[in-house]
Amino acid sequence: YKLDYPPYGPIPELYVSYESAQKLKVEAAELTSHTLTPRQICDLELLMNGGFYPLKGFLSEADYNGVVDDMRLADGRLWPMPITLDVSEGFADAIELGQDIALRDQEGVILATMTVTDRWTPDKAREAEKVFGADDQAHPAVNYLHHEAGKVYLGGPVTGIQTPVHYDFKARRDTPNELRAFFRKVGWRKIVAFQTRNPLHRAHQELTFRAAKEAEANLLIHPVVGMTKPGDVDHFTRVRCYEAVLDKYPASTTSMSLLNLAMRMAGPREAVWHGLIRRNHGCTHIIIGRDHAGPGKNSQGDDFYGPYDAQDLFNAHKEEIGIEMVDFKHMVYVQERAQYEPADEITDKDKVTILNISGTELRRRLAEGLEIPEWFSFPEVVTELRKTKPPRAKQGFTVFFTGFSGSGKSTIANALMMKLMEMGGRPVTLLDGDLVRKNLSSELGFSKEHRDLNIRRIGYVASEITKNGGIAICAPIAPYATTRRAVREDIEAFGAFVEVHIATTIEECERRDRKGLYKLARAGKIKEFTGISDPYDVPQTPELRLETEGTDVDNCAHQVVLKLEQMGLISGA
Ligand code: PPS
Repeated sequence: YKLDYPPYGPIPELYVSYESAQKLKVEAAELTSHTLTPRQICDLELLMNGGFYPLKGFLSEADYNGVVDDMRLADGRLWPMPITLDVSEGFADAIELGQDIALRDQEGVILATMTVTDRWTPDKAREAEKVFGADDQAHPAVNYLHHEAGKVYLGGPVTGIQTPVHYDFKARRDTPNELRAFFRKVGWRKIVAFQTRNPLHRAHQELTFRAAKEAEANLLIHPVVGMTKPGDVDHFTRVRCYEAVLDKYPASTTSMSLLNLAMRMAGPREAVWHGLIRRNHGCTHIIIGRDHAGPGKNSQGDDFYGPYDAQDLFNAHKEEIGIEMVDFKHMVYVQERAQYEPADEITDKDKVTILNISGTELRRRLAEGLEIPEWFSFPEVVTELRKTKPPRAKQGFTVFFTGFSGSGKSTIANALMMKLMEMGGRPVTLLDGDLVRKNLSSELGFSKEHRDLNIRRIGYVASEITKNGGIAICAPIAPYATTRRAVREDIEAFGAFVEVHIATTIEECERRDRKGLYKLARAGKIKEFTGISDPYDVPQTPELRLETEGTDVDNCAHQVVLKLEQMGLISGA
């Protein structure tokens, strides 16, 4: 099949006709099912709609080996990225070669069937070395390969039944054929694609517009909304930002479409892949910049790829990719002339002031609520970013007290809650040990397994509160360090986690024995009692350690408030 040069003519899809799909769907209900992971759903969508043309399904073993070794399918065609269906050993063992399986989304909807022609256990270290350049888990895709992907790969042709369902930004998503049809309809013959996973600021708007102008082409902003680098700005926020930027281009020169790609951050190979995907979407040019799709630093603190490796590899395969590369001009702001200019075209560098704000500096300013100047970004973009990333003093957070029974956790937690409510601004929820045991964990006892379950439930509720901008105060015993660490990780995805160790000694708790439990524990009437007949891992590096003996409750709670102020979580009283 010789592909018509973009954007003319349709690209082959893997979908069957509507009638056949209805029939196939009923038959497929009987088949062994594989529930696709979020990444596999992204891959399947682009396989089915022609975005990954010439692939006809998940790679066979021969294709996989060719792709890993020298970026070629078994028939010699260029393809840089292994698109594999990874499954568990148990699932793979139960499959016979030649068998059809149903591919379902996470809700159980059958999206496609696949005839399993190949099954093999890949050498993941080799795949990492060859495809990503190093078997180093600091690389997000290598980390995924070793820790998330199943042990066995299945390969075979895919028959598409229906597209994966999206409820967000439906009107902004286009298949390759929809984009091709659009370009034909509006008469665009040359189209420069801009691949992005970040919000666009003024420099991006300038460079993309210039790139299109220089190529005498129209511009397609083609952001990835499938999976990007962990820690990126979420796609909901980004799309709102892109929509604002879209208004800044002269009318009818520029369009935007969302691409449900799962990126691998594979630098040079990723650039070639992005080129093929854009060709399939009917584009004639793609902007490739310095460190395109770079994964950040490796475990030695060095870059994975050279800054121009992506451009070099792209250039070496330009003919086969079938679209042209447009160099990404590094744009800087020249204060005296109040405009952006390509850095390499400024001849009077020593006479002018060049301004720049790095990504790190931008994140710092957002976190601290500091000014982001108009020369750097558009006010609408900054407003959107601030909504998603409010300054720390407006974000949610969790205060997690831990200590022995009777150490004073509940009393101090209550006092803290009153002080925070007096200040106002954010809703406060107290998840006290006893309260949780009554409402959330009433069926649980005090074995390690049950205590862990109890703490994970508290952590889950606290993370939801934190995510939604509230303050969660937790006050369980939480005796196990590993469980506390797991809860910290859950919460830190959304806001700060402030661990407070109430360091009252077991002797003092037993002396106070406010509930009479220590007496019962000593008498053996309560089993597995923390500190008496059950372990307690003392926190090694809590954000705060409180000695309660000789300090009153009010002062203890005040020390927590001071800590929160110091961490920037509440603005100065
Ligand atoms: S844990 O380990 O974090 O799940 O414990 P937690 O949910 O905080 O519950 C502790 C409260 O339950 C009472 N209690 C016991 N504590 C420790 N060990 C045993 N075996 C036990 N049996 C009952 C005790 O009153 C704890 O309340 P606090 O508020 O900590 O004094």
